Amino acid sequence: ASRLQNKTVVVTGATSGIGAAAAVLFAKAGSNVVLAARRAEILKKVAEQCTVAHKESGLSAGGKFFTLQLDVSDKSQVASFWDKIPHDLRDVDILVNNAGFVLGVEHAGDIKDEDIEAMFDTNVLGLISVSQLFVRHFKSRGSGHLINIGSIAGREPYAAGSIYTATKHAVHAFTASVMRELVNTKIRVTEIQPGMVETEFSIIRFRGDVAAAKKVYEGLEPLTGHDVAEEVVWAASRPDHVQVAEVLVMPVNQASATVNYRAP
Ligand code: NDP
Ligand code: 8X3
Repeated sequence: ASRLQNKTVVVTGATSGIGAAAAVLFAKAGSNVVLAARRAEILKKVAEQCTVAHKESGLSAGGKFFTLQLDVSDKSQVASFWDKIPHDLRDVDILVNNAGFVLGVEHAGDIKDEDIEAMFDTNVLGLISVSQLFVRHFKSRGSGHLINIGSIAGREPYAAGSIYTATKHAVHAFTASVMRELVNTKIRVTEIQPGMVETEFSIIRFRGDVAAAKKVYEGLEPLTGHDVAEEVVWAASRPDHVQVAEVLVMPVNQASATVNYRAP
């Protein structure tokens, strides 16, 4: 992890779950972090947690944390990204494209157009616009690391998730294509594919119904945001010549998107 000292990392979706945990772990490892998401007040709280984690680490490296209110699905906001980052944090080494969500469990035929558009706008178009910005930056400096949060749902479709799984399949295709395009460079590309992680993810899927969200993880111990963040930081802290292409990470009692064991 000493390889992460004085690196500058951008994390999208840093207000909750995997993104917030990743920001804190990078802080602990001596990196500087730009935390981006839509909820500005919560971003500040996570940035405070980063400051605490950095202090506790005792490291003198890193320790610069900057919050940036950003809706990745808003092209004009993405376009003005650089202008908003302080100059001393512009030489970004690592991008963690984590912002994303699922809405609903409706089957095809009954899915609202606005839900379809919202998922594609953030999970696919947003991730692609932010990637474009940073791939250009990484190419101009000759190195960098693009880490995209895909999903087990990007490998395996399932009923009641046609749109979400389609977005994550798109993330996989985009990420794997970019890796091929960058094969003659020192730029690394990684896709993290988590299984069941208990975050705000299912609360958003069930539109605020916390009891329905809880039920998703009943009888098994799901991953936490921290568990997945450890995989992100692990991939980012390999030696420069090592490209962790894909990491599929699940709870011990999950074997595929739809195969799991729940204690009776
Ligand atoms: P959370 O709901 O806890 O976190 C999602 C984060 O994304 C929030 O910080 C949210 O912040 C941010 N976000 C959502 N839309 C936007 C947007 N348009 N612009 C900027 N930020 C946005 O869920 P997770 O931590 O679980 O999810 C993180 C990623 O992991 C997602 O891509 C998800 O698809 C993926 N994933 C999750 C799994 C799970 O089981 N939980 C499994 C596999 C993958 P804000 O609302 O403040 O903008
Ligand atoms: C989330 C994974 O399969 O629980 O990306 O929807 S799943």
